[in-house]
This record gives sequence, C-alpha cells and structure tokens, in this order.
Amino acid sequence: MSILNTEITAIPATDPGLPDTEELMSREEIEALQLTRLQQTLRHAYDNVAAYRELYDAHGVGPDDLQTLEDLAKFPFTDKEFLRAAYPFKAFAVPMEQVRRVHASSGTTGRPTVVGYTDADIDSWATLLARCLRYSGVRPGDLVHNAYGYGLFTGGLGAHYGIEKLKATVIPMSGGQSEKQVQLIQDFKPRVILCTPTYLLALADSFRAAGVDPKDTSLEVAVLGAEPWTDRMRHEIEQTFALKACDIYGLSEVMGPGVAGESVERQDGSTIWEDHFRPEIIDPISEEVLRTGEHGELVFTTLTKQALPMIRYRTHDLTRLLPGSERPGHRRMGRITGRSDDMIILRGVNLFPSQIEEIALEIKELSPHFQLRLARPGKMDEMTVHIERRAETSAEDAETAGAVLARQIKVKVGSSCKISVEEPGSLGRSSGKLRRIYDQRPQ
Ligand code: DLL
Repeated sequence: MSILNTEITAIPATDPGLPDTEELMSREEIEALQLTRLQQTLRHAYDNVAAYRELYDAHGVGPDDLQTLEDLAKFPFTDKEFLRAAYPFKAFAVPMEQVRRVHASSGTTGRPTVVGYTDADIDSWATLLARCLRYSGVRPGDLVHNAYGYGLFTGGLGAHYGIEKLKATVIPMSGGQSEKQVQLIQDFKPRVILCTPTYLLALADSFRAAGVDPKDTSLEVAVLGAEPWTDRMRHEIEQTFALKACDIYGLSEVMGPGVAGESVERQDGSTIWEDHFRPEIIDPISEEVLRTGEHGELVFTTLTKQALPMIRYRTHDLTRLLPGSERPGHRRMGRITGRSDDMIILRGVNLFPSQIEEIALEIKELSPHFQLRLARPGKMDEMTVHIERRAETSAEDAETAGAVLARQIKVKVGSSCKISVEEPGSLGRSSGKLRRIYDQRPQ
C-alpha cells in the first residue's frame, strides 16, 4: 500500500499559535507539492479501491497519466453516488483495522454516505482545523464553546480535535438545548464560539429571552459554517454580538470542517488549504474546467487522505476561486452562493435562498429568519417568503417592509413572490444546518 500523509507527520511540532511550514509556502512550492501528492493519491486509490480501478479502466486512464496538474482533467468525476454504491466501507483504501473513525452524512434521502479516517487522517484534520481557528483569531489558551453537533456529523468532533490541537480549551457542548448554552456561556465566559450562523442568531434570541443583551457576553470570535451565509448575515451577527465572525468551510466526503478557513484580519473569503486539497471549478452542465474567478461548481481532490481518497469529487457547491491573499500560496473561495440541488426554479427564473437573505437583510424592519415555501395552487408555481419582523418593528411597519421586499425581489431576482410577515420567534429555529426551502409543489 502506498503511504500518503508521510509529510504531515514530518511537520515539526512548532508552536500551535504560529503558522506552519506548508501554510506559508509560495504558490510554486504548493503546486510542486500538489503534483507529488496527486500522483501518490491516484496510485493509492487505483491500487487499493476496486471502484476507482474500475472507473479508470473504463475511461482508459491510469495513475501514470498524470504528469502535470492540468492532467487531472483527464480523470472522471466522482460524486455522492460513487460513495453510495460503495456503501458502507468499499471506498476505503486501507484495511478496516487501520480505520480509526467513521462519520456519515445524514442525507435526506437514501443511504447515508460513510467516510473514514486513519490515525494520520485524524491528525491532519486536527492540524488543519487548528490552522483555521488560529487564522480566524483563536489563540492557544482560549476557551472555545463548540456548539457544532457531535455524533456522525463531522462538525462537532472535527472541531473538537482542532481546538485541542491548538492547545485551546474545548467546551464540548454540541447543538441544541439553547437555554443551557446561554447559561454555560454566561458562567464559563468563553472567548470563542463555533456553530452554524443561523444557530448563533437563534442563540441571540435565547440570550434576550434570558434578559441578556448578546453584546454583553464574553464572546469575541465566532467561527461559523456548515451552511451558506452572506456578508450581510456576517454583519448582522457581528452587530448583534459585538464580535468578529469568520467562515469555515468543509464537507464530510472531503474531510469535514477545515477544508478552508477565513483570515480574521481580512475577512475576504475562506482560504482553501491547498497543501491537502486541489480545488477546481467546473461548469456544472458541460463539466469543463473554468478559470480562477469564474463561477461554477466546486470540485475537490484530496491530496493526503489515506482511508478515503476522493478524486475530482463534485460538491454541488456553487462559488468561484480567488487568488490567495493573506496566504499567497493557497487560493481562496468566494461565498457559496448556493448548491446546485438547492436552486429554486420559479417560473423559469433560477434563484437561491442566499439572494433572498441578501435582499431581506437590507430592510431594517425585517429579521434574518425566513423560509421559502413553494406551491402550485393552479397551473403556476408560487413562492411565498415567510419572514419574521424584528421585535422592535410594529406589525404595520413590517407589512410595508414586506411590500418593499417583494418589489426588491422582483427587481433584483426577476421573480414575483408573496410575502407573509410573521411574528418574531414564530418560525422554526435549527440547532445545526437550517432548512430554508419547503417545496410543496406536486412532483
Ligand atoms: O457541514 C462540515 C462542516 C462542519 C463545515 C462545520 C463547517 C463547519 P457536511 O454535513 O458534509 O459537512 O455538509 C457539507 O455544507 O457541501 C456545503 O453545501 C455546506 N457548507 C459547509 N460549510 C459551508 C460554508 C459539513 N462555510 C456541505 N458556507 C457543503 C456555505 C457550507 N456552505
């Protein structure tokens, strides 16, 4: 078996509060490293996973066909179906006794996708998570309230190991029990919180219900991800809590949280850790590889994973690549504007919940709590935006604001929709990923 990950264990155990060697590499160094690691990964996958061997043999390609980074385009894509067909463990490239942990994505339909990690995989995941946290302003010694869900979801345990690796102190709270969260945050006084952006807003409500202004908590840094959020939502969260909010991105199939993280100094999009992942952006229809800066679907190839190498994995996340900034060797990603499977097609117009979020948050009478309900009462599809008014806004003013929202959606997105202004706190909250779309149209 080819052994990946050797370089990772060779990283000197430097001060966890300082950038590591690979983080600081130049673009040339990163690309040289990527080429070697890609060749190793392809060989490892081909030799040890029957599904890869069959896929590549059918396409007439093999590990030796990759001589340059551009040669990656010769290889076929993989997706959730590739993993589902290998359910539960057939995509693993190491013997089961070397798999130290599994996680699984819930998946709304069908079988979950199962992912696995060797000892070295867990170690590099923790290293990358620690890197993200430090980059987002967390320091060794900080008290970190981890409200990502523990369990099969990668958020809780993924972040947990990273917090420990950074030599910070973890409060393994998990999601839910908002009153308890509020109490522990007041009693323990963590400087940092990790959770989904919408859950942090739900916690703001719980603080207010407990008679505490969220601005008065000990929280100074929030590292938020696992669901799409906009810069307006960042602004809303930062104002509500008087803290700095940074993005963290990842997906189970590729590792979990920590594939990319955001610099607290710049807050200019998440930096993809390209020593471990080679990103591509493709046109989701033609599957053609697009250039840096062009919008399309994000595709990842893992470069160091032993248990579950993923090659050209289609994430369905829509975004673009941007040049590196704070870490020039590693490119950044723009905000995820949506997932190709979350796109609403309303009477021929494509729209994403993030567009509605962006527009709604410009209207001060309306809150960031909304749901999109789709129905087909007659021949035509209809969308109703159910949105809570802000507590300090009167019902009458909120109705006027609702009409403004409908007009803005028409102008900016091109769709007519109905608005239903709801009472504060009446729409459901989620302790993890929030569901925004409720599609009641007949299939
Ligand atoms: O959500 C891993 C994670 C946990 C990331 C905690 C960040 C923090 P999955 O459950 O496999 O893994 O879901 C992955 O969530 O393909 C995106 O659609 C979405 N997603 C994750 N992070 C972000 C983000 C975790 N920062 C899917 N912005 C991904 C937008 C995100 N979408």
